[in-house]
Amino acid sequence: MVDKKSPLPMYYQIEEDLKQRITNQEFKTSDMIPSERELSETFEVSRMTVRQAITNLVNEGVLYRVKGKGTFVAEEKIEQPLQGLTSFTEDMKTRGMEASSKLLTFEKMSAPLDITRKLQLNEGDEVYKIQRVRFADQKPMAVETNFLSAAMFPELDEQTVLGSLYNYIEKTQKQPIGKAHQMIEATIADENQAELLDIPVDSAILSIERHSTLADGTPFEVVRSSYRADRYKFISDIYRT
Ligand code: 16G
Repeated sequence: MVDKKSPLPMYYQIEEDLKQRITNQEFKTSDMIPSERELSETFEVSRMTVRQAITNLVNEGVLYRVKGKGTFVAEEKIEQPLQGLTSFTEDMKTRGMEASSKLLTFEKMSAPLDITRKLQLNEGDEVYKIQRVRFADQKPMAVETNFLSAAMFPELDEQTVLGSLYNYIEKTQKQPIGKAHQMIEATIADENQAELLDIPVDSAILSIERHSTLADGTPFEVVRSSYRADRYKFISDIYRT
């Protein structure tokens, strides 16, 4: 219920109330929530206020709207720990989901300048540019663009990158994968990303750039990933030492 005397905005109180009911399993995944009219009657507020609360929850990925049908409870987001250096295939396996990919680009090209620098290559050296949509149980989760040093992986082919790249790398290199430096920032989906990820244009995206090296410090990939912010949250444990 909402407290009209509270300094907290009404729409915010409604958001909290609906979230609580989802947590309590009163509304479960894929359930339709009551209509704006019903909610405005229950909370004794205007429909505009209810709409504001629902829009905020849709933007947060808690609810989703289906035109002509209603508003439904979204699946819980995937919690991705930030600690381990894992692959998409491994991440999905851990959750009992099936990873698959759609290959959009597989080309060998002269490395762009920034990639040359990040992979510690010489000017004119070649890289593979590999663009894949990554799916979990057939649902699109991320679009990834990898740049890999071509000289390090002379036999890489399209078939291989439909499976796990990290698995291939660990099988073919003398060194295991060592560490990565990763940056995460918030962006919004452009038309192309929206279509590939099956989300509305301007939806929130978690953009990640990862620079990975083998155990001996040799850089082997620069990856730019766009993860659906309505399906993912990144989590980490932090210590006060
Ligand atoms: C993850 C990595 C990506 C890596 C890929 C390999 C993030 C943000 N990105 O998606 O850098 O190239 O896994 O996955 O986690 P694969 O072995 O399944 O091809």
